[in-house]
Amino acid sequence: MFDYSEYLRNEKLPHIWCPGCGHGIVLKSLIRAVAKAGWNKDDIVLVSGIGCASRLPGYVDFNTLHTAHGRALAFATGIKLAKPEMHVIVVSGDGDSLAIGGNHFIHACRRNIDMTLICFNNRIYGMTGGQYSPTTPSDDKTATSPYGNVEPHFDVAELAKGAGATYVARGTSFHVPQLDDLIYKGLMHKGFSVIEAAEACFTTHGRKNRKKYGPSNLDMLKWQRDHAVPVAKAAEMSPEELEDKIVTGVLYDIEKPGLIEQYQKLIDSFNGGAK
Ligand SMILES: Cc1ncc(C[n+]2csc(CCOP(=O)(O)OP(=O)(O)O)c2C)c(N)n1
Ligand code: SF4
Repeated sequence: MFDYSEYLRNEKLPHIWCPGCGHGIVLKSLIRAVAKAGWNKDDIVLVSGIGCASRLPGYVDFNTLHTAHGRALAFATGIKLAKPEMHVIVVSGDGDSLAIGGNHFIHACRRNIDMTLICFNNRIYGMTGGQYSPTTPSDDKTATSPYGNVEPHFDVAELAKGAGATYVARGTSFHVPQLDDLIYKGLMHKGFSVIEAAEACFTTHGRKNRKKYGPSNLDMLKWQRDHAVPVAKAAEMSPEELEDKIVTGVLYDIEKPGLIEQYQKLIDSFNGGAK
């Protein structure tokens, strides 16, 4: 059996997450992916902003930083530029990475810096009581949309791809072996990788939308099971059929020089004498 204790700060447990929160499932996926990568814990930097998802680095025995809301990618960029030999991973909620941190998100994608972002997309601001986020589906009831959300939502993967990320994948907290694999591939990818982990917060989101997702957090997991569509199957479906579906798998994967390589080239040109 897999020994998680080697990767955890066991003295920090129990964690703060509600029973049934998807964040713990994704945490274990990340640990298994790191173990598969065979990386030394001291060579990993795990960075977060603020939110329930962002509490994660406190529990993991890597080099960890819990920064300001929305700013994890900015801190991570500085770390990677200063210490390119480190494996830099960012964990961030949908609110953290796409609302207050949206600007950092698109520029991290554009720069194609060699690091990995896992976006914990529970489609809500969990920590602050369930305000709608940029990924909350239209019509869902939230603390700030009691009659239903009238805003359209971001497609995290399309946004990442459009902004310049070179590996983009989406998994769910129901399809755990697939999520392990998607995170592992993201860690191995050279360039900026974005893995959207579709998951759920029953405490602030599900319980206001029982008609849609069912009466319990277990039903929210079953909702993911029933609405996930592998990318190959999605290619044969119409936009209408895909309306409320979660397309899963590796959605985009290309090679392109990133910011670290460009900087290195510039430094080398000076070291070589002529520019
Ligand atoms: C500058 C700043 N603005 C707002 C907040 C309040 N705040 C803390 S967590 C949070 C939302 C977190 O939502 P998300 O990132 O989706 O993570 P989750 O809690 O759902 O895991 C907000 C708005 C803050 N801490 N700092
Ligand atoms: S409030 Fe939601 S996101 Fe936060 S720990 Fe509870 S279930 Fe998870």
